[in-house]
Amino acid sequence: MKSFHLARAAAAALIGVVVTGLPAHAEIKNYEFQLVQPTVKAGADRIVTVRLVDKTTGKAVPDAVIFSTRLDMAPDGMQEMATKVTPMPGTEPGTYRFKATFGMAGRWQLSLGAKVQGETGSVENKLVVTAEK
Ligand SMILES: [Cu+2]
Repeated sequence: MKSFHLARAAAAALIGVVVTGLPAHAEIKNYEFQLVQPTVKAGADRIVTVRLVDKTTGKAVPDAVIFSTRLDMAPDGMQEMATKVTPMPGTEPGTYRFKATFGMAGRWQLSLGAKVQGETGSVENKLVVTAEK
């Protein structure tokens, strides 16, 4: 019955390969941008810092390529009130900074699209930043 046992072992090994062959890395939906600080002071040249987090590990994810940004007042019903967003160098790995002018106090929506190294698809998040007077 040795061959039977060998066959079973081979089958088990195959199943093992199939199971561990599933992507071990996080899926794109497990990544999320989070605001480091939810408020800014209304005015020119404010800095907004976000962190890209792998929700399965809680770790910050460096070297993402941010391909789209938009900042507008959609949360306060003014989606046509958009402001320019300028990417700035991050201060630590996994954080991403943007400079923008918040011309009015209220809620602003920061829409981000990004590619993560080694992952297919893209991270699309909308974050609400409150500009205070
Ligand atoms: Cu406005």
